[in-house]
Amino acid sequence: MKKVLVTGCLGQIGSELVMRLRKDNGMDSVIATDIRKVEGNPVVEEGIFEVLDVLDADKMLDLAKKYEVDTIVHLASLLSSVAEEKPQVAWHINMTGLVNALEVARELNLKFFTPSSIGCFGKGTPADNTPQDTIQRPSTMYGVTKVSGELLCDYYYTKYGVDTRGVRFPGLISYETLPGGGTTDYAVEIYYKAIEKGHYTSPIGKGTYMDMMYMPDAIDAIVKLMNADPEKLVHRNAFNISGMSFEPEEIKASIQKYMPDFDMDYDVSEKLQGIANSWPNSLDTTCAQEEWGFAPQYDLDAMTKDMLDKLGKKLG
Ligand code: VAH
Repeated sequence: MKKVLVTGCLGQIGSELVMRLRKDNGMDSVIATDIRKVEGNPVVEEGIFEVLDVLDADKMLDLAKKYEVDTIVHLASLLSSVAEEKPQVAWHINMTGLVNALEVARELNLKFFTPSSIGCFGKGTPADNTPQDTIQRPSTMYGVTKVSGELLCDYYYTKYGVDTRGVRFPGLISYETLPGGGTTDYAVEIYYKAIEKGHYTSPIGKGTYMDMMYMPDAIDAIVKLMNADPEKLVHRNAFNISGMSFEPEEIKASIQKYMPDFDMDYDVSEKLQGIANSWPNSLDTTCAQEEWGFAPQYDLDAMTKDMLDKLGKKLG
Protein backbone atom coordinates (compact mmCIF):
# COMPACT_ATOMS: atom_id res chain seq x y z
CA MET A 1 0.00 0.00 0.00
CA LYS A 2 2.48 2.65 -1.15
CA LYS A 3 -0.05 4.89 -2.93
CA VAL A 4 -3.66 4.53 -1.82
CA LEU A 5 -6.87 6.12 -3.06
CA VAL A 6 -9.37 6.18 -0.19
CA THR A 7 -13.07 6.97 -0.67
CA GLY A 8 -15.28 8.27 2.13
CA CYS A 9 -12.33 9.96 3.85
CA LEU A 10 -14.35 12.37 5.97
CA GLY A 11 -16.23 9.51 7.64
CA GLN A 12 -15.57 7.81 10.97
CA ILE A 13 -13.09 5.23 9.60
CA GLY A 14 -11.71 7.23 6.67
CA SER A 15 -10.63 10.24 8.70
CA GLU A 16 -8.43 8.08 10.94
CA LEU A 17 -7.19 5.69 8.28
CA VAL A 18 -5.94 8.61 6.15
CA MET A 19 -3.95 9.99 9.09
CA ARG A 20 -2.41 6.58 9.77
CA LEU A 21 -1.44 5.94 6.14
CA ARG A 22 0.05 9.42 5.79
CA LYS A 23 2.07 8.80 8.97
CA ASP A 24 3.22 5.34 7.87
CA ASN A 25 3.95 5.99 4.19
CA GLY A 26 4.31 9.76 3.76
CA MET A 27 1.93 12.68 3.36
CA ASP A 28 1.59 12.18 -0.41
CA SER A 29 0.98 8.42 -0.15
CA VAL A 30 -2.77 8.90 0.24
CA ILE A 31 -5.27 10.34 -2.23
CA ALA A 32 -8.02 11.25 0.22
CA THR A 33 -11.41 11.63 -1.45
CA ASP A 34 -14.95 12.40 -0.35
CA ILE A 35 -18.13 13.72 -1.93
CA ARG A 36 -17.60 17.13 -0.32
CA LYS A 37 -14.63 19.27 0.71
CA VAL A 38 -14.59 20.50 4.31
CA GLU A 39 -12.23 23.46 4.64
CA GLY A 40 -10.00 23.28 7.70
CA ASN A 41 -10.38 19.52 8.16
CA PRO A 42 -6.90 17.95 8.53
CA VAL A 43 -7.85 15.21 6.05
CA VAL A 44 -8.39 17.96 3.47
CA GLU A 45 -5.63 20.36 4.48
CA GLU A 46 -2.68 18.15 5.42
CA GLY A 47 -2.26 16.06 2.26
CA ILE A 48 -3.70 15.31 -1.18
CA PHE A 49 -7.50 15.67 -1.23
CA GLU A 50 -9.88 15.37 -4.17
CA VAL A 51 -13.66 15.72 -4.32
CA LEU A 52 -15.05 12.42 -5.60
CA ASP A 53 -18.60 11.12 -5.79
CA VAL A 54 -18.19 7.34 -5.93
CA LEU A 55 -21.07 7.24 -8.44
CA ASP A 56 -18.75 9.03 -10.89
CA ALA A 57 -16.83 6.07 -12.35
CA ASP A 58 -14.91 8.16 -14.90
CA LYS A 59 -13.55 10.57 -12.28
CA MET A 60 -12.54 7.70 -10.00
CA LEU A 61 -10.58 6.09 -12.84
CA ASP A 62 -9.02 9.43 -13.81
CA LEU A 63 -7.84 10.05 -10.23
CA ALA A 64 -6.42 6.53 -9.89
CA LYS A 65 -4.46 7.03 -13.13
CA LYS A 66 -3.41 10.63 -12.34
CA TYR A 67 -1.85 9.64 -9.00
CA GLU A 68 -0.67 6.18 -10.10
CA VAL A 69 -2.17 4.47 -7.04
CA ASP A 70 -1.53 0.79 -6.27
CA THR A 71 -4.48 0.31 -3.90
CA ILE A 72 -8.08 1.40 -3.49
CA VAL A 73 -9.67 1.47 -0.03
CA HIS A 74 -13.38 1.92 -0.62
CA LEU A 75 -15.19 3.17 2.48
CA ALA A 76 -18.00 5.34 1.11
CA SER A 77 -21.31 3.76 2.14
CA LEU A 78 -24.62 4.47 3.84
CA LEU A 79 -24.81 2.78 7.26
CA SER A 80 -27.55 0.56 8.64
CA SER A 81 -29.98 2.98 10.24
CA VAL A 82 -29.93 5.63 7.53
CA ALA A 83 -30.08 2.90 4.88
CA GLU A 84 -33.42 1.73 6.31
CA GLU A 85 -34.78 5.27 5.85
CA LYS A 86 -33.96 5.24 2.13
CA PRO A 87 -33.27 1.64 1.06
CA GLN A 88 -33.32 2.21 -2.69
CA VAL A 89 -30.82 5.09 -2.38
CA ALA A 90 -28.69 2.93 -0.10
CA TRP A 91 -28.64 0.09 -2.65
CA HIS A 92 -27.71 2.55 -5.41
CA ILE A 93 -24.90 4.28 -3.53
CA ASN A 94 -23.49 1.22 -1.76
CA MET A 95 -23.55 -1.09 -4.80
CA THR A 96 -22.89 1.28 -7.70
CA GLY A 97 -20.07 2.88 -5.72
CA LEU A 98 -18.61 -0.57 -5.02
CA VAL A 99 -18.86 -1.76 -8.62
CA ASN A 100 -17.23 1.47 -9.83
CA ALA A 101 -14.33 1.00 -7.39
CA LEU A 102 -13.93 -2.69 -8.27
CA GLU A 103 -13.89 -1.85 -11.99
CA VAL A 104 -11.09 0.68 -11.43
CA ALA A 105 -9.17 -1.95 -9.46
CA ARG A 106 -9.72 -4.49 -12.24
CA GLU A 107 -8.71 -2.15 -15.06
CA LEU A 108 -5.55 -0.91 -13.29
CA ASN A 109 -4.72 -4.15 -11.42
CA LEU A 110 -4.93 -2.54 -7.98
CA LYS A 111 -5.17 -4.10 -4.50
CA PHE A 112 -8.61 -3.54 -3.03
CA PHE A 113 -10.16 -3.22 0.43
CA THR A 114 -13.75 -2.57 1.37
CA PRO A 115 -15.41 -3.35 4.72
CA SER A 116 -18.34 -5.61 5.31
CA SER A 117 -20.08 -5.60 8.69
CA ILE A 118 -21.72 -7.76 11.33
CA GLY A 119 -24.80 -6.36 9.59
CA CYS A 120 -24.23 -9.03 6.91
CA PHE A 121 -25.82 -11.58 9.26
CA GLY A 122 -29.48 -12.08 10.08
CA LYS A 123 -31.90 -13.93 12.34
CA GLY A 124 -31.03 -17.37 10.94
CA THR A 125 -27.33 -16.91 11.79
CA PRO A 126 -25.96 -18.59 14.98
CA ALA A 127 -25.92 -15.58 17.32
CA ASP A 128 -23.15 -16.61 19.73
CA ASN A 129 -19.58 -17.10 18.55
CA THR A 130 -20.86 -16.60 14.98
CA PRO A 131 -18.73 -18.73 12.60
CA GLN A 132 -16.73 -17.25 9.72
CA ASP A 133 -18.69 -19.40 7.24
CA THR A 134 -22.41 -19.49 8.10
CA ILE A 135 -25.90 -18.44 7.05
CA GLN A 136 -26.14 -14.85 5.81
CA ARG A 137 -29.79 -13.77 5.40
CA PRO A 138 -29.83 -10.15 6.67
CA SER A 139 -33.17 -8.38 7.03
CA THR A 140 -31.84 -4.85 6.43
CA MET A 141 -30.95 -3.16 3.15
CA TYR A 142 -27.55 -2.37 4.66
CA GLY A 143 -27.04 -6.08 5.31
CA VAL A 144 -28.18 -6.96 1.79
CA THR A 145 -25.61 -4.55 0.35
CA LYS A 146 -22.90 -5.99 2.63
CA VAL A 147 -23.57 -9.62 1.66
CA SER A 148 -23.78 -8.58 -2.01
CA GLY A 149 -20.52 -6.69 -1.59
CA GLU A 150 -18.77 -9.73 -0.09
CA LEU A 151 -19.92 -11.90 -2.99
CA LEU A 152 -18.93 -9.25 -5.57
CA CYS A 153 -15.44 -8.88 -4.07
CA ASP A 154 -14.98 -12.67 -4.11
CA TYR A 155 -16.17 -12.70 -7.74
CA TYR A 156 -13.63 -10.05 -8.78
CA TYR A 157 -10.91 -12.12 -7.12
CA THR A 158 -11.86 -15.45 -8.68
CA LYS A 159 -12.95 -14.11 -12.09
CA TYR A 160 -10.38 -11.34 -12.68
CA GLY A 161 -7.65 -11.95 -10.11
CA VAL A 162 -8.24 -8.62 -8.34
CA ASP A 163 -6.57 -8.82 -4.91
CA THR A 164 -9.72 -8.02 -2.90
CA ARG A 165 -9.70 -8.17 0.90
CA GLY A 166 -12.23 -7.18 3.56
CA VAL A 167 -13.35 -7.48 7.16
CA ARG A 168 -16.75 -7.64 8.83
CA PHE A 169 -16.47 -4.63 11.11
CA PRO A 170 -18.36 -4.61 14.40
CA GLY A 171 -19.55 -1.32 15.85
CA LEU A 172 -16.60 1.08 15.87
CA ILE A 173 -15.97 3.48 18.72
CA SER A 174 -13.80 6.58 18.24
CA TYR A 175 -13.37 10.14 19.42
CA GLU A 176 -12.10 11.88 16.26
CA THR A 177 -15.12 11.75 13.91
CA LEU A 178 -18.68 10.95 14.90
CA PRO A 179 -20.27 7.95 13.13
CA GLY A 180 -23.21 8.74 10.90
CA GLY A 181 -26.44 6.76 10.85
CA GLY A 182 -25.41 3.46 12.39
CA THR A 183 -27.14 1.14 14.84
CA THR A 184 -24.07 0.98 17.06
CA ASP A 185 -23.67 4.76 17.27
CA TYR A 186 -25.05 4.63 20.86
CA ALA A 187 -21.70 3.21 22.00
CA VAL A 188 -20.01 6.43 20.83
CA GLU A 189 -22.74 8.86 21.95
CA ILE A 190 -22.70 7.48 25.52
CA TYR A 191 -19.12 8.72 26.06
CA TYR A 192 -19.92 12.21 24.77
CA LYS A 193 -23.03 12.44 26.98
CA ALA A 194 -21.14 11.05 29.99
CA ILE A 195 -18.75 14.00 29.78
CA GLU A 196 -21.24 16.65 28.67
CA LYS A 197 -24.18 15.72 30.93
CA GLY A 198 -23.19 12.86 33.23
CA HIS A 199 -26.26 11.06 31.91
CA TYR A 200 -27.27 9.07 28.82
CA THR A 201 -30.57 7.75 27.51
CA SER A 202 -29.87 4.58 25.54
CA PRO A 203 -31.87 3.85 22.38
CA ILE A 204 -30.68 0.24 22.56
CA GLY A 205 -32.35 -1.97 25.17
CA LYS A 206 -30.82 -3.61 28.24
CA GLY A 207 -29.24 -6.98 27.47
CA THR A 208 -28.65 -6.28 23.75
CA TYR A 209 -25.19 -7.66 22.99
CA MET A 210 -23.32 -6.46 19.90
CA ASP A 211 -19.71 -6.80 18.78
CA MET A 212 -17.67 -3.63 19.10
CA MET A 213 -14.09 -2.44 18.52
CA TYR A 214 -12.01 0.58 19.40
CA MET A 215 -10.91 2.52 16.30
CA PRO A 216 -7.13 2.04 16.83
CA ASP A 217 -7.71 -1.73 16.56
CA ALA A 218 -9.86 -1.25 13.45
CA ILE A 219 -7.21 0.81 11.68
CA ASP A 220 -4.52 -1.70 12.69
CA ALA A 221 -6.69 -4.48 11.23
CA ILE A 222 -7.01 -2.77 7.83
CA VAL A 223 -3.25 -2.13 7.61
CA LYS A 224 -2.35 -5.63 8.83
CA LEU A 225 -4.76 -7.37 6.42
CA MET A 226 -3.64 -5.30 3.44
CA ASN A 227 0.02 -6.14 4.18
CA ALA A 228 -0.67 -9.84 4.83
CA ASP A 229 0.81 -12.63 2.69
CA PRO A 230 -1.90 -13.31 0.05
CA GLU A 231 -0.93 -16.98 -0.01
CA LYS A 232 -2.20 -17.34 3.56
CA LEU A 233 -5.61 -15.74 2.91
CA VAL A 234 -8.40 -18.26 2.61
CA HIS A 235 -11.44 -16.11 3.34
CA ARG A 236 -10.54 -12.67 1.93
CA ASN A 237 -14.11 -11.24 1.78
CA ALA A 238 -14.75 -10.85 4.54
CA PHE A 239 -13.08 -11.76 7.85
CA ASN A 240 -15.01 -11.76 11.13
CA ILE A 241 -13.23 -9.34 13.47
CA SER A 242 -14.22 -7.95 16.87
CA GLY A 243 -12.57 -6.38 19.91
CA MET A 244 -15.29 -7.07 22.44
CA SER A 245 -19.00 -7.74 22.87
CA PHE A 246 -21.11 -5.85 25.37
CA GLU A 247 -24.64 -4.72 26.19
CA PRO A 248 -25.61 -1.19 27.38
CA GLU A 249 -25.46 -2.04 31.11
CA GLU A 250 -21.83 -3.19 30.70
CA ILE A 251 -20.63 -0.03 28.99
CA LYS A 252 -22.47 1.99 31.64
CA ALA A 253 -20.65 0.04 34.39
CA SER A 254 -17.32 0.56 32.62
CA ILE A 255 -17.86 4.34 32.49
CA GLN A 256 -18.89 4.34 36.19
CA LYS A 257 -15.48 2.88 37.10
CA TYR A 258 -14.04 6.26 36.02
CA MET A 259 -17.13 8.46 36.56
CA PRO A 260 -19.04 7.00 39.54
CA ASP A 261 -21.89 9.52 39.26
CA PHE A 262 -22.65 8.69 35.62
CA ASP A 263 -26.14 7.24 35.15
CA MET A 264 -28.20 5.95 32.27
CA ASP A 265 -31.82 5.20 31.44
CA TYR A 266 -33.57 3.82 28.34
CA ASP A 267 -35.81 5.11 25.57
CA VAL A 268 -35.59 2.19 23.19
CA SER A 269 -35.78 2.96 19.48
CA GLU A 270 -37.98 0.35 17.81
CA LYS A 271 -36.07 0.77 14.54
CA LEU A 272 -32.57 0.49 16.02
CA GLN A 273 -33.58 -2.31 18.38
CA GLY A 274 -35.08 -4.26 15.48
CA ILE A 275 -31.80 -4.00 13.56
CA ALA A 276 -29.67 -4.83 16.61
CA ASN A 277 -31.82 -7.88 17.39
CA SER A 278 -31.07 -9.26 13.92
CA TRP A 279 -27.29 -9.08 14.43
CA PRO A 280 -25.04 -11.57 16.28
CA ASN A 281 -24.16 -11.28 19.95
CA SER A 282 -20.51 -12.22 19.39
CA LEU A 283 -18.28 -13.30 16.48
CA ASP A 284 -15.73 -16.09 16.15
CA THR A 285 -12.57 -14.32 14.90
CA THR A 286 -10.35 -17.43 14.66
CA CYS A 287 -9.84 -17.22 10.88
CA ALA A 288 -8.60 -13.61 11.04
CA GLN A 289 -6.22 -14.56 13.84
CA GLU A 290 -4.86 -17.59 11.97
CA GLU A 291 -4.71 -16.19 8.43
CA TRP A 292 -3.24 -12.71 9.07
CA GLY A 293 -2.52 -12.32 12.81
CA PHE A 294 -5.54 -10.26 13.87
CA ALA A 295 -4.92 -9.26 17.52
CA PRO A 296 -7.00 -6.42 19.02
CA GLN A 297 -5.35 -4.58 21.93
CA TYR A 298 -8.33 -2.87 23.61
CA ASP A 299 -10.95 -4.39 25.88
CA LEU A 300 -13.96 -2.43 27.17
CA ASP A 301 -12.29 -0.83 30.19
CA ALA A 302 -9.11 0.12 28.29
CA MET A 303 -11.28 1.69 25.58
CA THR A 304 -13.42 3.53 28.13
CA LYS A 305 -10.37 4.94 29.88
CA ASP A 306 -8.88 6.20 26.61
CA MET A 307 -12.18 7.53 25.26
CA LEU A 308 -12.93 9.52 28.42
CA ASP A 309 -9.38 10.85 28.51
CA LYS A 310 -9.32 11.92 24.85
CA LEU A 311 -12.89 13.29 24.86
CA GLY A 312 -12.22 15.16 28.08
CA LYS A 313 -9.45 17.02 26.28
CA LYS A 314 -11.44 17.39 23.03
CA LEU A 315 -14.57 18.73 24.73
CA GLY A 316 -12.57 20.88 27.13
C1 VAH B 1 -23.73 0.50 11.68
N1 VAH B 1 -21.60 1.25 12.60
O1 VAH B 1 -24.16 0.57 12.81
C2 VAH B 1 -22.20 0.49 11.49
C3 VAH B 1 -21.67 -0.93 11.54
C4 VAH B 1 -21.71 -3.11 12.76
C5 VAH B 1 -22.24 -1.74 12.69
O2 VAH B 1 -21.84 -1.59 10.34
O3 VAH B 1 -24.44 0.44 10.69
